Amino acid sequence: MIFDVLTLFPEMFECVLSHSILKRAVEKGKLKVNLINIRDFSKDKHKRVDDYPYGGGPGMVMMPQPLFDAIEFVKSQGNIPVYYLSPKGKIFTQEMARELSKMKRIALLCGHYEGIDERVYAVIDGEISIGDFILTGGELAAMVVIDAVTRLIDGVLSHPQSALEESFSDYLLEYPQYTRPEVFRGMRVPEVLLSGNHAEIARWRRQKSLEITLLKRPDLLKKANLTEEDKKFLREKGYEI
Ligand code: 4G0
Repeated sequence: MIFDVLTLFPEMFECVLSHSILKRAVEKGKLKVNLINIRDFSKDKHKRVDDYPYGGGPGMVMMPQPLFDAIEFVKSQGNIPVYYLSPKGKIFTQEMARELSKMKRIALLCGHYEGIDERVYAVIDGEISIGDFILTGGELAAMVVIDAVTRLIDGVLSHPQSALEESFSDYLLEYPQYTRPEVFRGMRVPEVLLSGNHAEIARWRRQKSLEITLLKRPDLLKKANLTEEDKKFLREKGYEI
């Protein structure tokens, strides 16, 4: 997967790409991130990329010329969709991450200041928001997208969840996990996890997932893949189906 990132701050990406799983994905050739500095496309004698908003008001707006030229530079390399990271975008979900992970190459446009000149939307293919909050720039949002998408690319994770397991656990929160020691500060690991009874462990985990989702995110249960046994369990916990 290739990401072309259009940004005023390419150095911000270095740390994220040089650690842990993203670092390995780059080394394995599963991930390539082309960092494109929007300022390099400025034709202004002072290399300016922002200007005052027509009509007045606070803040600055990113000028259309450097953005058009940077986007045209990316698009000259192929039929590459450009997604703009913005609070106005469609909320990014695991489902979107899965769709994007099937694509060969996409470009991410990171905005700053009070956003971009409206006319740049003419060359943008989609708008993504990572949630209902404002960041100082789109870079952190772009990194979130790159991270979530990259871990879904074949061969990136050393212990991937199977597609079947994934669909089964979709829209359910994770069950609790434990590692050594068996007793830590007087707190024991649940006995069932030490039993070696795999069917019993699977059932306990499923019920914990259901219980935690019901408690913390009951809205998710509407979309979850529930068996009759799951529904029975949830009804006993007071959930109306
Ligand atoms: C566009 C994305 C981009 C407009 C980017 C700010 C949050 C997200 C930016 C603005 C971002 C998100 C109008 C302040 C850059 N903040 N939720 N900041 N305005 O995905």
